[in-house]
This record gives sequence, structure tokens and C-alpha cells, in this order.
Amino acid sequence: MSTLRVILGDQLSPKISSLQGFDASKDTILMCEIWNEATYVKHHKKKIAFLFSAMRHFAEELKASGYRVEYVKLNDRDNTGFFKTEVERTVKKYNFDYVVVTHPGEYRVLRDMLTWEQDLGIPVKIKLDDRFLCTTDEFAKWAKDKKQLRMENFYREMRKKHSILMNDSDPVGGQWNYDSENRQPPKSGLKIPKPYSSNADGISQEVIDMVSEHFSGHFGDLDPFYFAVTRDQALQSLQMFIEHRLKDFGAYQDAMIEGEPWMYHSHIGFYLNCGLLLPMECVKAAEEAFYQDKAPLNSVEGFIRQIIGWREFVRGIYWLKMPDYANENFFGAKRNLPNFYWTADTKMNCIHQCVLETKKNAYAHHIQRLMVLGNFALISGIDPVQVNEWFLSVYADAYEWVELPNVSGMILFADGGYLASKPYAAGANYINKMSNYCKNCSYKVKEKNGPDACPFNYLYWDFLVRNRDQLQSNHRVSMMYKTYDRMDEDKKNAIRHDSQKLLDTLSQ
Ligand code: FAD
Ligand code: DLZ
Ligand code: SF4
Repeated sequence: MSTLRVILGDQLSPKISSLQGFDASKDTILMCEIWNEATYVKHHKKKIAFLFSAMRHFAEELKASGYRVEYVKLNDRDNTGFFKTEVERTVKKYNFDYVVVTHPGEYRVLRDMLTWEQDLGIPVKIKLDDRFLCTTDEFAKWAKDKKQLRMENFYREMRKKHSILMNDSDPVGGQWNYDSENRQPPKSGLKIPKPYSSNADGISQEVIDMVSEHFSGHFGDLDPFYFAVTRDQALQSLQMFIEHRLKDFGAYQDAMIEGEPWMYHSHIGFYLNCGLLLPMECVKAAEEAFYQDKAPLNSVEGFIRQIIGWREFVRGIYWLKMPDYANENFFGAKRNLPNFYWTADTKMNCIHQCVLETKKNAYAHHIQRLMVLGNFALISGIDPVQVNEWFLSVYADAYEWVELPNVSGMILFADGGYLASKPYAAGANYINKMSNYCKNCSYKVKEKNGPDACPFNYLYWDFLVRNRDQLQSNHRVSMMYKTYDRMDEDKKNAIRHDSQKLLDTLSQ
């Protein structure tokens, strides 16, 4: 039986389940650059160039290993621009009997894929995506009958199941979580190691030129292009992280410094999410660094928790809750996304810096996404659909399965607390403590009201007041309502007045 094996742009692993059982005498791999995938949200130019270059490199490697590959480029004359019609075209061209594909990362694509068999009149096998450490069925079983899901409990199960940082049934060091030693403010004089950087080769350059020609209306800078685009390069970038940054990862995980977008983070999300790296090899590399005394436990445990904990947890929630999860809006937020999320044209220096870096790198680290860009969207009441679209398009590691739960669940609390126990809403104190942004800001971080006051300070209270009905009974927030209720009327009026004024300018 001749089989067409379809590999999507985020499945760039030779171990992908759709390749298992490949018969070199009869089978062919199909990979295609799909106009609809690049434009259903207007992805950052650098993200499109990265993925197309990684896809082309992967196809070349497959060919060199003896696989027959049908690779459709974006501007090939016959390219129809959709997955289904490209599969149909190839099946007809070579008369295949069977289609095999690995389960896609996004619900949108699965819905389409489930129509292939009937619409194309050919059997289609959708195989499990076994790159993840917890299957969607296992997650559903774990989540069953739990009213609220907590990442920390899930994470402990994953540590035990995969025997990571364990002494028999106990966690190494005696604790499951070392965050009390993490999250230090940035010290002056930190020597932050240079991140991984590759030079664009001929394949990347061809793709960059194509993206520049066809996607000029998309957000973001194409140059400089420095991403890893092969597995070997991605492994080098992982190795650089383990050698040079991991030891300080924990301590400075939340720190933000103007002009230092990469800090001590790993920058492997791009590669993990498209298949160039596999989660367990990253986890094992970090664990080994701990046993070889190259990195302390607080950093290693913190890093491993992000991968076997958060990453698997948000994926589990995505598949458990889709398709309804995409429309959750607990607070009924409906303000339009301010234009400065695209232009960086705002007096708020923290947002200005984070948007500029996002535009340049298709990357911002977790706390920039959470406490600056996300927090502002939350406390100013931006429509979750628009916030999700922004986060999905601007980051090179963004795919809906991981972006949506982080945005709707973690930052916007749009799911009413299914993923997080309380909204991450905050005034300016945390940004001021963890960054040097406030020093160069037109607003005064210590001022709570008035034209010079930092907008985060009054918007935080206004957010609580606007959403009192939904939040007052949350025991992790109720204390803040007591504080607000003790404020005098002048103070409350000032909060309302300053917030209204600022929110009016956002809508313009
Ligand atoms: P590091 O900080 O070095 O962490 C290591 C790895 O852990 C990451 O590469 C990632 O694979 C995993 N990880 C860490 N935190 C999370 C998390 N909360 N959820 C899932 N995995 C996590 N991550 C994405 O991969 N794609 C997204 O589209 C995405 N959107 C986000 C949107 C918001 C609003 C927030 C708050 C977080 C988002 N995250 C997303 C999670 C996290 O911010 C990124 O994974 C991280 O910044 C990627 O940079 P890094 O590779 O340097 O990660
Ligand atoms: C993100 C993306 C982009 C921009 N382009 C393509 C493409 O041309 N071809 C492809 O196979 N995949 C692409 N992807 C990744 C897909 O969007 C991803 O595979 C699905 O969203 C499922 O996760
Ligand atoms: Fe951001 Fe406020 Fe600090 Fe300015 S003062 S950088 S707006 S937190």
C-alpha cells in the first residue's frame, strides 16, 4: 500500500510518529508552505522566515537520509494555499492509497484534517503526537472530577512518572519547588552571555527574500536573522544555554533590563514547538548539569518545571477545553487592542521596550509577556480575542495550543480561574522592582494619581472595581477590596477619573 506521509511545519522531527513504518519503496513525505497557515493570523515576518527555512532544511535532511520528499514551496505555481487541497493534489498526482499524519497542534487544523478522509475519498490515519510527555487522554484522566486544576500538583505527578530530579519517591533536595530562591531583581553589572546566533545560509536567505516580498504588511523585522534552523543548530543553542545561562536562570527568571531581551532564558521555545528539539532531551541536559555541579538546584528545578510542568499542563488544558476555550471572556472585556501594541508608540517605557523587542526579535521573555504586555491588557480590559490574536502572531514560538491557555487562562483570567487561581493583575511595583524600565519613563512610578502617575497604579484599582462582582469572592483577591474600601472618597474619585481619562485615550 503506497502511503503519503504528511509533515506539518511544527513537526520537524525525524522521530515524528507519522514517519514510523515508512516504506522507502512506496511511501512519500509531503511538506508544504501554506499561504493560509502564514496568514490566518498575520504572523511576524521573522516567524514565517524561521519556519519556512527550518522546513526546507528539514526536507533536505530527510532527502539526504533516503526519504522521498514532495516539498511544495509557497510560490510554486500549482500551490493551492491550503493543507487539504495540497494533500488532495498530491494524492491524485501519485495515486496514493493511504494518508498518514501526526495529530496537529491546533484545533483549527484538526477540524480540517477530520474532513480529509471523506472529502478526498482516501483512508486517513491521524497518529498520536508522542513528542509530548503526557497524552491528552492521560491529562483528561488526571483532570477528571477536579474543580480547579493546579499546575503544581500536575508537575509533581510528572516528576514522579518520568523520574526527574527524584531520590526514589522523594524530590531531590527535599523540596518540589525552589522558587523562594528565585526571582531576584537585576543587579547592576550583570554580565549576560551572548545568545545563540547563526548566519543565514543560502536557504534562509532565499526564504527571507520571499517573506520580504510577500509579507511586507506583516508586523516585525526580518533582519537580522539569527535563529537556528536545523536540529544541529538547535542542539548547539540548547548546549549554550546549559553551559552559560542555566546557572543564573532561576535567580533572574523575572528580571528585565532595558536593551537585554534575552537575559538568562533558554530561547528554546522556538525549537521545541516546531520539533527541532524534544522536551525530554532538554530536561535531561539540565538534570545532568545539576548532577555535574554546573548549575544549582533552584535554577535546574525551575527550568525543568517550565517544560514538564507548565508546557504540558497548558497543552492538556487546551485539548480538554477546546473549542469553547477560545471564546472565554469572564470579565466581558471588549476594549480594542491599543495601536501601540504594534507601533510601540507609548509613553509607558515598559510597554515601549517590550513591543520594540518583540518587533525586532519575535521574542519577549515570560515576565515581559506576563507582567508588562499581558498585565496591561488585563487591567485595561482588552477583548481576549484581540489579545490572543496579537500574542499568536508576534512570537516565533506561538502556536494556539500553548499561546491560548497562557493568554486566556494565565493573564486574562478569561476562563474564570480554571488555569490560574487569581488574575496576575498588578500595579507598577513589580515592574519597578524587577526592571530598570521605570528609571527612563515619562511617568513617575511612585505617583499614584494625576497626569504624571504611572497608569498601572490607578488602572490596577480600577480593574478591581470594574470587576468586583466576578472577583470579590476570590479569597486570594478579597483582601484588596478591603484595602480599596478603606480609601477615602477623594482617592477613589481620582482612581476613577485618571483611569477613565487613560482608557478614553486607548480607544481613540
Ligand atoms: P524559558 O523561560 O527559558 O523556559 C523554558 C521553556 O519552558 C520554554 O521554552 C517553554 O517551552 C517552557 N515554558 C515556560 N513557561 C511556559 C508556559 N507558561 N507555558 C508553556 N511553556 C512554558 N510559550 C510558548 O511556547 N508559546 C507561546 O505562544 C507563548 N505565549 C505566551 C503568552 C503569554 C501571555 C505568557 C504569559 C506566556 C506565554 N508563553 C508562551 C510561555 C513563555 O512565556 C514562553 O514559553 C517563554 O517565554 C519562551 O521563552 P524561552 O524559550 O526563553 O523560555
Ligand atoms: C505556523 C505555520 C506557518 C506560518 N506556515 C506553515 C506552512 O506553510 N506549512 C505548514 O505545514 N505549517 C505551517 N505553520 C505551522 C502550522 O500552522 C501548524 O502545523 C498548525 O498550526 C498545527 O499546529
Ligand atoms: Fe511602566 Fe509605569 Fe514603570 Fe513607566 S513607570 S515603566 S509605565 S511601570
